Amino acid sequence: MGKNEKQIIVVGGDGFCGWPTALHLSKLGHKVTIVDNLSRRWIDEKMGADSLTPIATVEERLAAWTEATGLVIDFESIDVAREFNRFTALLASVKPDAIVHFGEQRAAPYSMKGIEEKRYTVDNNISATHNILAAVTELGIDPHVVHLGTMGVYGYDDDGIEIPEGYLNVYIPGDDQRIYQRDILYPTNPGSVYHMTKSMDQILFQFYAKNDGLRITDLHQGIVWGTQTDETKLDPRLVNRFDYDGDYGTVLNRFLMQAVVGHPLTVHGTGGQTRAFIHIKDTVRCIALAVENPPAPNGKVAILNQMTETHTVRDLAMLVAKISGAKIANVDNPRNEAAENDLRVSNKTFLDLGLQPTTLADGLMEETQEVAAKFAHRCIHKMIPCVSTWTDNQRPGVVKKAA
Ligand code: NAD
Ligand code: USQ
Repeated sequence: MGKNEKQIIVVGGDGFCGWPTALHLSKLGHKVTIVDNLSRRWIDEKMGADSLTPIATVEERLAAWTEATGLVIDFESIDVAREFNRFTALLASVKPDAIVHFGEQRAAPYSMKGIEEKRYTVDNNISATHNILAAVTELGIDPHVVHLGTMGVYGYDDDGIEIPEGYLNVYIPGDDQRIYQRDILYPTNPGSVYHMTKSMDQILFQFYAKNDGLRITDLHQGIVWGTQTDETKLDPRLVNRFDYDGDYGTVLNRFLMQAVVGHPLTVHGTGGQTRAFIHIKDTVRCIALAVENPPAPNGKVAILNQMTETHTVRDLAMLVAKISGAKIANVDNPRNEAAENDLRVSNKTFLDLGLQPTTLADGLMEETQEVAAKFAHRCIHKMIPCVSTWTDNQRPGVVKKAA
């Protein structure tokens, strides 16, 4: 390996963000080991859902990567939430320079589906994150831990105050009439059990950075859209997953799929929800930039906002309707969220590091034609509706209780 090349473990490297990231880091010359328990594939099987794109098995994916590039990515089937000793043994043998952590249950609707899914999401996500931090500390090694967090930890009830990168300078009047300055974590206000686990992850990071001097970057990412990256396009067996079902499909990819299968675009409520977005090509670039720029071991977690644009759900639906002729349906919102909100986010660090965003205007047509339309015949129509509700009151047919 060359001077700037690193040993990198990608936890969750078989998933939607993790797979193209593993390929991108490998292409950049790093030695990549994917750790994944394939839980995302099992959850699809359990739900009767599937990726719109036909994703190959892990073995086929890795063989295709070597055929296409001559590069080798290793794979270890480990559940990081439950198999602490196996994960620790892997760290001891690989001695990674960086661990990129995608290995969590990431769908808000799935985390609100029922008590089994709520408990699974908390047990899996908190144990996975804590086991990674504890294993690193136990071995006394010093990899840079890069975690995929989410913009949604902050909630969406704000009135448009710019969300800073992690920290808020506050001035507190003391009893002695002096003003005390503190740099605190920006307050969280999660909107689902899933988002709550990401808020809790932040406290785990804060503790291990302070107590054990771990170097940690927490990337607060917006909603990822798009499917393919330069690397996943190299061979059909490398294609990335495209989730569109009511639990795992994210809003813009769902609208693109709905447009090509002739389903009305399912706008929740008025569609006045403003959210942050990023294309999958920019996700992989941001992670490479984060890996190349570890924070100093100064006891403080580096928190970066990983997003490039904000849009309302209503505007996205109108844009997709304009390019496809699809109809828009305003459906009852199954979530407990503000009907309308403003959102302003600072993404200064990645722009300063040289990120050149892929905008909706650049990528939307390609995504519609080369992915959604191409694989529309694989759509399982009964998986389109969002049926997971935030409260019992919102279940169809339930007589609403008084608030
Ligand atoms: P995904 O579900 O496609 O991928 C997650 C991967 O982690 C899966 O392959 C799964 O099998 C694996 N995994 C889960 N628990 C594990 C465990 N205990 N041990 C080993 N592997 C485990 O999700 P994604 O969309 O790729 O998201 C990756 C990360 O990025 C998540 O943490 C998510 O919170 C964050 N994120 C995603 C988005 C988005 O729009 N997709 C946006 C912001 C943040
Ligand atoms: N929505 C619709 N119609 C749909 C689906 C969703 O109007 O058919 C609305 C939702 O009500 C919500 C918004 O679109 O207001 C976004 O929903 P989403 O499912 O696209 O995104 P979200 O649940 O927030 O979660 C996704 C990822 C998660 C990540 C998060 C980033 O699944 O892993 O953390 O985006 S963020 O939103 O910035 O927190």
